[in-house]
Amino acid sequence: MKKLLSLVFLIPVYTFAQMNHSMPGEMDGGLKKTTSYNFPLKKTQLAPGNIYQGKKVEYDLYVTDTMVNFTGKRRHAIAINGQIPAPILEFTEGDTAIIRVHNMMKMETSIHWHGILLPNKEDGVPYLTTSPVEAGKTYTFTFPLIQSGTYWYHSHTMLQEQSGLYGSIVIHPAQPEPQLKEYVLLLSDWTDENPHQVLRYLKRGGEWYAIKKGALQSYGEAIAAGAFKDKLKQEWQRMPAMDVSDVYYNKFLLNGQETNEFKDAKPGEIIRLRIINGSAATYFNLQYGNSYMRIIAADGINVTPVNVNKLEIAIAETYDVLITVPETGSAELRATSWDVMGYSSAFFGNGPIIKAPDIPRLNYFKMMQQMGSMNMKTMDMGNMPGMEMKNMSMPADTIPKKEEMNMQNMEGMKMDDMAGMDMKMEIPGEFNYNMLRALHPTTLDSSLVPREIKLALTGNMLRYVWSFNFKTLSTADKILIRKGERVRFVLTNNTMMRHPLHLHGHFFRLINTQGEYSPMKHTFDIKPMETVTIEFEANEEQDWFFHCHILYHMMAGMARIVSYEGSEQNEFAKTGYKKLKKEDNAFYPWYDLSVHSQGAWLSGNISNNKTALEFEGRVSWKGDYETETHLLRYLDKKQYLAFYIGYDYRKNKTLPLANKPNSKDNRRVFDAGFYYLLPMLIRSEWRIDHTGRLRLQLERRDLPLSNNFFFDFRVNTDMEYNVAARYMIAKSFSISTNYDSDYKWGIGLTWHY
Ligand SMILES: [Cu+2]
Repeated sequence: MKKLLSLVFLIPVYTFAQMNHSMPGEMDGGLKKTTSYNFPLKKTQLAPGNIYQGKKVEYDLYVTDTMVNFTGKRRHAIAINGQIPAPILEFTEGDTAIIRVHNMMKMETSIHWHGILLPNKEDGVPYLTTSPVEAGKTYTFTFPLIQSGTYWYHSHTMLQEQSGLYGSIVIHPAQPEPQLKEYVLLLSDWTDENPHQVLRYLKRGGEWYAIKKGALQSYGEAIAAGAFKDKLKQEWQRMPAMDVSDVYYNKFLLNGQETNEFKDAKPGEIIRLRIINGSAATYFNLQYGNSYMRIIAADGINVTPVNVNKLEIAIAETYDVLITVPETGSAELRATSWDVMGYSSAFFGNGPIIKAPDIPRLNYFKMMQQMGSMNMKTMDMGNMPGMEMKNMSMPADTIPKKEEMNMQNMEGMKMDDMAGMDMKMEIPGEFNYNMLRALHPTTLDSSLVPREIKLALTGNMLRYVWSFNFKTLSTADKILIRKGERVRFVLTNNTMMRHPLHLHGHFFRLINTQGEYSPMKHTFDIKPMETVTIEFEANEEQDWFFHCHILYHMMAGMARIVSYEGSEQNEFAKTGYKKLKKEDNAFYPWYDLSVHSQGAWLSGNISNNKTALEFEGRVSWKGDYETETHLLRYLDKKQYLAFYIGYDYRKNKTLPLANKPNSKDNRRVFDAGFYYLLPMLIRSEWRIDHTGRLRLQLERRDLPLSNNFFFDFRVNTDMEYNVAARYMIAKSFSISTNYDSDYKWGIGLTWHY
């Protein structure tokens, strides 16, 4: 057994050492010395007018509408060269890429080269750096490849990425690496819904996704789980039910499929996986059935190898790992979505399967209780699962701590030393960022001028508005930096969700416990309550995007433009990025229509980030009707308080005061007032109409009693009240009942749009 163990541990170590033997300069010694730094950062190569050297590598990408069937239902998607994911683009460091993007669709598109260092105008963010690729047109991207590693590309136009516009990029190093068989694994998420409808549904705060996931955290379930107090506390703090993710996905895909078989992987062979998370909104946990995974690169850049048995990959990150194919049979590499609602698998080898472990379903009430034990005062939205508290803070430049006791300390050893080492080896654990150690010190030149920028990640879960420092992209100023500065972003996550943040055009140091060996990345995850510092040398020109890579968060405002002061401006900068900045402030409509035995109720809403037009209409089958229309504007950053003006039209026939003008049953009045959201998510409404009548109303909607059973109530100082209950049976529809003080009892159906 001991022998076997040592073998398992030895093989990858040996192979990786061997792999690096052909690196320039070294034949033996540690990996540190032998592995080439695959990150030259010679920005001069990007100087305008420079003639790109190396081989020209050309690709033609045809972007087309297509129909797919991932779930048994035919759905619209977008493909490149007829495939989802888009083709793998392969280059060698030093090549010049010439990529013609042919837009065969009727709408515009764009392609961003994620993690690639390139001239600003080739970055592919429409209306920021690059013109969109208009319908029917071709755009040619030309840029030199000054780095190697695993990267990817995707549309940066609206929600097209969710529809299939993503593909992998592999750049081989100029100094050839020994041949290990390698596989590119591109992860993604798929919904049968139109992505715009997904975003609209998130904006309206619909419950269906949580119901499907069992993540609603209703009062009934809370009582059953002994978490009633925690649920009360949560609602007292005006927090909605929390979840790790917003969207319910139908499928999770690996290279466009749920299951992939790689039968050409040989027994016992060490293979390299280039893993990319190209999801719109899903983190994945990776586990492998046969052995641990040995991380050799993160975000395209080689790191000190480290072994893990569970690798979480945030959206838009890439990791290169080595795994061992089993001696007999095949082994599963499983990518489980962060909400544990599904997974996709790759099988390596032939024959009986060694399965990857199952990840247990999330216990939302346990998460809620953990959250409740945290200090809520410091937070704006409360905190999410603190399931990984150990990694909560990453103070700048701290001394390496316990996580460092990993394979990286072995690297200088000779093979002979390894024989007796096996039992001292730690059992590989779950990945965390402190395990990432650069191959060389990454500290920045201390002569650079320091600049520190503090950003809080903020949001309003109830209205699905995401922001930095409570400002969405549409209302925020650019983040100004200057060339030659040592820029530090200090980010604090004050939301209850995790966010994968991506900076275009730069690699930054993700400051972790590895100190001067902090890794270089282009994307990093930040957990609730966590503060993370990144720093980079400002060595670019013009303007670059910085945003959350959860597609729906980006579209809801969590983005900034990082701008080099004094740098030449492009055509979009000259008009203030008008088009780009409009995106997060779009209007979204929704309504609920109840048709019951005694009457009908319509509640409609059209709103953007700060403004809403709300309509309420009720009609009884006896011919009574009442409407209220409000135009409101949110006033505070948390959006608890709104001012409104409105019009009230009531013309009842059968009610007691139906013939008395300016009564609660018969009136035409203009009114004005405030909404204020009280603890327990009760909406209070304080109003005065033009005749001087005052009214206070309290309302709570969608109080969850069980996983799909909801309760509403409303009461006001005119002694009117309404109580309602509904049982949700589909995303767009519920069986419902209500009792209204005027229109009495009824039962029927409610449609949700
Ligand atoms: Cu986000």
